[in-house]
Amino acid sequence: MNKVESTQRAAPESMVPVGVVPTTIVQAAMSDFQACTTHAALENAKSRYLGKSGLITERLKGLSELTPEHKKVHGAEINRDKDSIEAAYKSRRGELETEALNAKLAAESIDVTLPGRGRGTGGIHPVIQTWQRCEEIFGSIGFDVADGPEIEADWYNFTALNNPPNHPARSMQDTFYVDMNGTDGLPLLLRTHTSPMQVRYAKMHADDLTNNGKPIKVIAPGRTYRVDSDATHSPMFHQIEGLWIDENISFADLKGVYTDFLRRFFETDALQVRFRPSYFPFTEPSAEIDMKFDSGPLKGRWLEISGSGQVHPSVVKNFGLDPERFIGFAFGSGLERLTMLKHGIGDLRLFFEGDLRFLKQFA
Ligand code: 2U9
Repeated sequence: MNKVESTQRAAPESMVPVGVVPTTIVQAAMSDFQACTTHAALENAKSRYLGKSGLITERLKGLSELTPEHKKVHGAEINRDKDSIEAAYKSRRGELETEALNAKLAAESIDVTLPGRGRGTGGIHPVIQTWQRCEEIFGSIGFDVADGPEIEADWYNFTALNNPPNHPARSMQDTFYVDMNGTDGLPLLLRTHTSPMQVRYAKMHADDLTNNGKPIKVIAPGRTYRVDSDATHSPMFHQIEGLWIDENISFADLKGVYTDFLRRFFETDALQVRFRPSYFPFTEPSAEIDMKFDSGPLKGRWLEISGSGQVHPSVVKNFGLDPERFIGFAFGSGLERLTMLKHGIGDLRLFFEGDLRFLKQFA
């Protein structure tokens, strides 16, 4: 027995799968490769046969000690074994690659029968739904809709509306001021109500009323701002205000319009409405408007819903109109309050938190 043959038979037992008796080095390598389940294990197994100190390499080195005739015979035999082992290695490597690919495909498989996620359709915020409904109702009673700046001049927000210079509403504690002056030299501010828009609208349409008798009938819905933040107040909130100026109108017209609006908004003709004396600088006389449901969770309780009044003669004068000839009625309400009472919402903050569980109920 020569050196090569002894090496050939010396395949370590650890390389041979249990129960397989290798008869040749090629069979040993094949079983060894077959037992490998990872690329790393296969590369290790390969190097045990074909690596620098592998069994085949050792056998090739041993050829140098043989006679030329033996060298020829055994050299050819070793090269055949080497080719077979390389082929077995490549075959197993291919198998492992296929297995890895199949496992990857299985892990990434897409269940095409699952329902699609679709695109979120979104929805109109409940307060904006109220805003839109108010525009519909007042529009049907002949009111125009006015929209304008949220950053206002002092005159439009306060002076024109009869707010005295020392009124607490003008203080920094109540109003957000902008770090910039208007053309009157006074700081601009975030409007505290939508009334300034009505002043703008009335000034713009005053001549049409005086000369052509076209009444001013307008609502101004929109965002308003006050330095206020707690469970029932938000620094930004929405208001809707209405203004109606004409000759020979009376408080009865205001009562009729507003009662009609409330009954249509709350979708019940059984709604009772009452006007309670109050005070606002821009109206005289002034009244709070209360309402009472005759069914539902709020049944039987008088609820304050809006403010109103006859526009103060000084304010009518500020529009450029003759207060002796024209009379005006105004009302104002919070859109959040209208929305809360309509849907039975108890906490104002829900409107501003962006919680989809809440908002989706109105989509
Ligand atoms: C002009 C003249 C008068 C609008 C009016 C109220 C009474 C009123 C509040 C209700 C709740 C505001 O959102 S709230 O805090 N509003 O009580 N608003 S009379 O009077 C006007 C408007 C414009 C030119």
